[in-house]
Amino acid sequence: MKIFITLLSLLLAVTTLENQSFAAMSGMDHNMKDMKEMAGAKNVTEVKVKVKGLVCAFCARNIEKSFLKNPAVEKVKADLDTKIVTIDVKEGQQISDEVVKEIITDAGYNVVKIER
Ligand SMILES: [Cu+2]
Repeated sequence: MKIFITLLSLLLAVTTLENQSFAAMSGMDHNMKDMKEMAGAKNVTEVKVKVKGLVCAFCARNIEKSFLKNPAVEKVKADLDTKIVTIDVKEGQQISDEVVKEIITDAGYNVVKIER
């Protein structure tokens, strides 16, 4: 049991660290995306989902992991400040509102709004 708790707190620490560096990089990430769009490189579909219950770094990571299990998902980013999960769907692939809702609900959260 003690080992389990140690492992869990270690996991939480790693998750928090990952999320912080992720947040620091998001500005740069955004610029790179703009550059790609200007170059007309890749046509990825972006889905934005407002999520109820997304309150900490663990939630964000949990939701991101859930989406990455879907083969149509290229990239996913859960923003703690806005509570918005942005999903980049692979070129030529789709992810329906129903599937988005299912992923969020199965992870233990609720969809407020889906924007495409
Ligand atoms: Cu949380």
